Amino acid sequence: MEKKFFEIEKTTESKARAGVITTDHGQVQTPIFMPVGTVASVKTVHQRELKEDIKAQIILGNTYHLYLRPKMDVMQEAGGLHKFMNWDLPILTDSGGYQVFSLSDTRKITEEGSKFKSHIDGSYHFISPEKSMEIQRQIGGDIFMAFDECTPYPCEYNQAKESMEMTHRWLKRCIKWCDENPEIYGHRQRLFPIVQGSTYSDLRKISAEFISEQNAEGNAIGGLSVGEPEDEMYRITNEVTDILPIEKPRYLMGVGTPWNILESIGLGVDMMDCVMPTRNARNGMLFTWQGVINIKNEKWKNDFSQLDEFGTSFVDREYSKAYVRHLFVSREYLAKQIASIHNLAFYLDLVRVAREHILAGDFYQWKDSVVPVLRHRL
Ligand code: PRF
Repeated sequence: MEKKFFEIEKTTESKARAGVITTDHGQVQTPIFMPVGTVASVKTVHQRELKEDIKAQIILGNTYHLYLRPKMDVMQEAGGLHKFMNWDLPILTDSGGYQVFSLSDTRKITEEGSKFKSHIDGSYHFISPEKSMEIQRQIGGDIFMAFDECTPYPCEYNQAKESMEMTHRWLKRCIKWCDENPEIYGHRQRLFPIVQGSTYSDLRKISAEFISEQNAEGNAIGGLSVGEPEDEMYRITNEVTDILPIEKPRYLMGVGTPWNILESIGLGVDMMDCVMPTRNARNGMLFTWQGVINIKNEKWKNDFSQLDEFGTSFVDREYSKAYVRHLFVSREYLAKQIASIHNLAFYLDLVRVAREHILAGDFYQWKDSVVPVLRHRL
């Protein structure tokens, strides 16, 4: 018998749960953090390191970026993103809606779709829900996202409502297009719809109910981590996970810090992604079990202790803080590479340990003891 897409192994006394997602490119143990590989590359990190040292189980690709470069003719000739970048584990692609919102120079969003100016060469493009689906078929991710509009924070109630309603209409168009246009590479692709509604509880409820009714194989929460206070993000996440079906995986988009990750898992989230571990690594910010380190700081100048004595990756044991600080001060490429490997390995360790505590039945106790330490600045 075919294995179910999502199998829950254990639920806690509250909302956190451990599960397994099964795709045609292998399994993902949830809760999981997904490194971001925007342009068919997780910045500064080899696929081999991602797999063997960081132990990434699934990575992200982006419609917006890959559509602009290398473009879909190359993607299709390569046989899809897995083959193009030589990554044979699961891939999830984002739909482009959020990237148009956050990256393009100018954009005009109408009922039909979104017209935008490329951040690469200034050329004009148009992505509709149907076009986003077509591009994501050509990329061939195991999971792909509905085309949505992410509202900014703060956002007026009426604007949030209209935007959410349009996202719902766009979702219907995405589903219709996918029903009429099957996969092209011989492996299954699962479409996840996205809940929107800004920070308004009544809108989030309407959206979560509408999204749940579509009976997709997994569901996502968008429109958060866009500048709202942390407690607002947790409040909305909690309200939405109360409504989204228990038996389907829940993906919280673009979150977050290590403590955001643990709190979200505590609210019933199964999947997360964020550029933070890689982007902040390139600026010298390291996340560890003992707190946050700015490795560029003068205080590490003569500290020859291991980069991270509790870290799981080879860079943590093989290099000292003083050495990595030196690389940053000297603006060496290797600095960014070491820091990125460290941070991603830490994020994957974080969710792995969280999973163990869910299975052991003491997740909330453990989370509450570790969150203050994770936030601490060393
Ligand atoms: N929508 C999509 N991608 C996203 C978001 C969203 O709302 C977010 C919100 N933080 C991150 N990535 N499609």
